[in-house]
Amino acid sequence: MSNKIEKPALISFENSNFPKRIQSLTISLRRKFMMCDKILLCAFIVLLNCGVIRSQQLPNIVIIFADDLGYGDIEGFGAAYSTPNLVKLQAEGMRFTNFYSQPQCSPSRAALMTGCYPQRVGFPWVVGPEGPEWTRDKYFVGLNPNEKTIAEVLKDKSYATACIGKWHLGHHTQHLPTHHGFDMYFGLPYSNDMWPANMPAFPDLPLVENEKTIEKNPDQSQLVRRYTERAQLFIKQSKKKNFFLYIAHAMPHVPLYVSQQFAGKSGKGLYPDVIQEIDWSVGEVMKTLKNEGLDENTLVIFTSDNGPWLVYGNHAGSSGGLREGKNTTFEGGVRVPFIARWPKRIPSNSSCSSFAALIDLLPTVADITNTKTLPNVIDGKSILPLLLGKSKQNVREVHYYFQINDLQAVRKGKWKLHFPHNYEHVTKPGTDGVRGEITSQSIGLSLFDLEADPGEATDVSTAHPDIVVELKALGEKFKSEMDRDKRQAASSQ
Ligand SMILES: [Ca+2]
Repeated sequence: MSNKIEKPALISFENSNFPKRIQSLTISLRRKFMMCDKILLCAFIVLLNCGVIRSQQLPNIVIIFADDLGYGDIEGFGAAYSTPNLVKLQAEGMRFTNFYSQPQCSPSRAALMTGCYPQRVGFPWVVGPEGPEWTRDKYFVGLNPNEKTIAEVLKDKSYATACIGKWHLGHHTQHLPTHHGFDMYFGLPYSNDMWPANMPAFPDLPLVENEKTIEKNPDQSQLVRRYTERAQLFIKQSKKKNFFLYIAHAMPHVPLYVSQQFAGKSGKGLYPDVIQEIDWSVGEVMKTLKNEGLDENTLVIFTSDNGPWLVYGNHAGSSGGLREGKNTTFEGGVRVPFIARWPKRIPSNSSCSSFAALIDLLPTVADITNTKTLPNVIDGKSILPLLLGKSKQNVREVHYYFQINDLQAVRKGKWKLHFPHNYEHVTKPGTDGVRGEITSQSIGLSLFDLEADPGEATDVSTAHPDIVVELKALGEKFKSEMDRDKRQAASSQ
C-alpha cells in the first residue's frame, strides 16, 4: 500500500455540469482572489522597499559617548585601573586604535550628529549659555534643522530614538534633540562646568526632560546612575521595534562627581573612580540588552568626544602617551578609544588600526540601514567594511584636523603634516579640580610618521619633502573647498 498522500483533484468548474450562473460566480470570485493575491504581493514589495519589513532585521544601535575621556583612560588602551565591562566589550567586539574625535565638545557632537567636519555645518567652536564674555556670540547658536542627523536617518527607518545626557548643540528649545530626530531627551543641554559653582556669570544649569527644565543645578554625583536608569527604561520600552539610544555622559568632564557606590572604589583617585562608574554604566546597559534578548541584534559603540583636559592635572585623564590633549590637534587631543560590538557581524576580540572618525558614524549607520541617499554633502564614509573585518583599507584617503576654523594638520596613511599654528600647552597642571596654567606654543610646518612615532616627537619633513608637498597641497585644496561650501548653523536670535 502506498504511503503517498493523494492531493484532492482540482475541479475545473468551466467544464463541469454546474449551472452556468454558479460557474460564472465562481470564476468571478477566483479572479477576485487572484487580484487580491496581486494586491498583497504589491503591498509586500512596497513594504519591503519602505523598510517596514526589512527593519525587523536591522540592528538596534547604541552609542555611548564619554566626555573628555582620553586615549589611555580605559583598560586595554593603557589604563592602570580596571574597567571590566569595557574590557568585555573589546573581547566581544572590535577596538580601533586610530579613531578620531574633534578637539572639543560641541564640534565633536556636530561631527557625530551630521557626518561632517563641524566647520562644514557652522559648528567649529564650543557653544554655551549666556554668561561669560566668550559665550556672547555663541549662546543663541544651534544645529541647523536642514542638517540631517544620525537620529533622523534612523527615524526614516522607523527607529525609536533617545538622547540621554549632554547635547551641546544649542540649548534653546528649537535646538534641542527633540527637534533633531530624537523622540525623547533627558540630560544637560551643555557642559557640566557651565554653572554658577564654576563661574558666577553662568545661569543655573538645567536638567532637561524633552523640552522642559525639571531641575536646576542637579546633584552631579547622581548623573551617571540617572542616565543609566533612563537608558534601561528606554530599552525596555522600545524593544518591540528598532531603537537608537545615544548616551552622552557628562563625565569625566570637570567638575568630577561620582556616586557613593564608586567613591574611593578604585583606590587610585577620583578620576579613576569616575571612569569605573561609567564602566559600570556600560555593564548595566549590556545587562539590560541581554535580559531583554536584544544583545545579539544590537550594535553597541563606545567612544569619547576629545582627549584629556590636561590643565586639570589629577582631574584630567591620560592621552596614553600621545602628544598634548583637549583643544589641540595633536594626537592626544583627538585620538580616542573606540569599541564596537555586534555579535556575529563584528569579529570578536579584533582590532583595527585603519583610521576612522566620528564623521564616519552617520554614513556607517546609513549603510547598515540601507539608506541610499542623504540630502546634504557630508565628509564621512561608511566604516562597515572595517567593522565586518572585510577590509583594512582606510575608508577615506585623508583625514583633516581642524581647531575652530583653522586647518592645523592633515593625515594620509601613516603621515601627518602639521601646518604652522599656535597651541595651548600645560605648564602647571591643576590639582583637585582647580585649573592649572597654560602657555601658547607654536609648531612650524612639521611631518610625523604616526606608525613609527605616534607621540609626534620627531619632525621628519626634511627627509620627505615630496610627502610634505603632497599633504600641503591636499590641505590647502580642502580648506579652500570648505571655506567655499560650508553651511551655516541655526540661530535663535
Ligand atoms: Ca569634551
